Amino acid sequence: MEIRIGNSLLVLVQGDITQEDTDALVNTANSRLAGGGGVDGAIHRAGGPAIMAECRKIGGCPTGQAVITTGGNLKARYVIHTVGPIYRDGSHGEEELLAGAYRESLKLASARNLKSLSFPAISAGVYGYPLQEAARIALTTVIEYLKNHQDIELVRFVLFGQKIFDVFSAVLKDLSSEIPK
Ligand code: AR6
Repeated sequence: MEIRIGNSLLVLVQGDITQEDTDALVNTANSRLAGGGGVDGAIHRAGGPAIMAECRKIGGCPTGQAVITTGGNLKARYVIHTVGPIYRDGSHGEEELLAGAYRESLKLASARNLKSLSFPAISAGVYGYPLQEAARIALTTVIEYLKNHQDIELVRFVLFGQKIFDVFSAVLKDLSSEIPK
């Protein structure tokens, strides 16, 4: 599924983010940038040790913020590491922190003149964010950014498995009826 927002294309696909050939992949890191499971494990495995070497130099990243490293052996030139919130009960600033993770990743891409990037569903795995809510926050934040910034031409959400792809697709369908053509 895809929609156009001004000059930009927003695309949802089902797949493995490490195979993307956009300018940057977004990694669901932890605040120590220490590596882990899920997307984080897959990106470091596929990208090789150059990514972790840069993460060590950077040292860490607060929740809701983002940092950038090389893409190592990946097809993507860069990895943007962002830290989503660990979901507790929704009353600990989770929504704003999750929106921040998307927004700060996009800002970093703009600052580096990148034209395309690929996101996973941040916080929707190990960090336990309810899927429907995670999808709504992800999509509204990216749509809002693309409405106000012409520089990024392509944002791909690369969703792992049919269920999460279906949830994101349904949420995007609802939201896209509100986007002016
Ligand atoms: N490509 C695309 N999506 C994937 C892939 C993949 N290769 N692998 C998993 N997913 P998660 P989080 C999906 O757990 O919740 C790590 O240990 C997955 O099914 O990667 O933000 C870090 O070090 C889910 O829908 O990220 C942190 O400690 C989504 O990507 C912590 O996990 C996000 O799942 C971050 O947890």
